[in-house]
Amino acid sequence: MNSKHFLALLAMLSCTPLFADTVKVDNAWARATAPGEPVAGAFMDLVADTDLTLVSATSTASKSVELHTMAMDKGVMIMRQVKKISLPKGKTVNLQPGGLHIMLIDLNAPLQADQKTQVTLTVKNRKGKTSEVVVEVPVRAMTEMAGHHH
Ligand SMILES: [Cu+2]
Repeated sequence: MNSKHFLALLAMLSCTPLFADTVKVDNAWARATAPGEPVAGAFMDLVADTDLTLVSATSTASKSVELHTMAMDKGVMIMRQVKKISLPKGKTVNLQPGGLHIMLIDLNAPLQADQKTQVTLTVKNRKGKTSEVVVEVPVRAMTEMAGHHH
């Protein structure tokens, strides 16, 4: 390889991002469940380093995972599934009780306080490239039970 080719190769490599699109995750937690309860909410604060969209998630704790939002409808809190959650660059997106959240569905076992579970987020960048973000999620008991309507 002559030096001209080598420089061309270097230029090509430097156009490729060296790091995957990343999301900083803070305050992750999931709600402890009683035996027999099939679902649990998981919550966290997300800050993306570039414009990303959260498109799906999986968990070691449950058979499936959905993205949900909560809203008041005629005085009742209802949950609705959403296809995606936008994560604009540098902006904190709060997944929290009463708002956007991650729903673990068909739990393999009840989530017990002080355990940890794992949620893997799939995010897509503006070019449509997906990457995965693995999040350690501590389980916490919730003193006040929020109504859960599915
Ligand atoms: Cu939900």
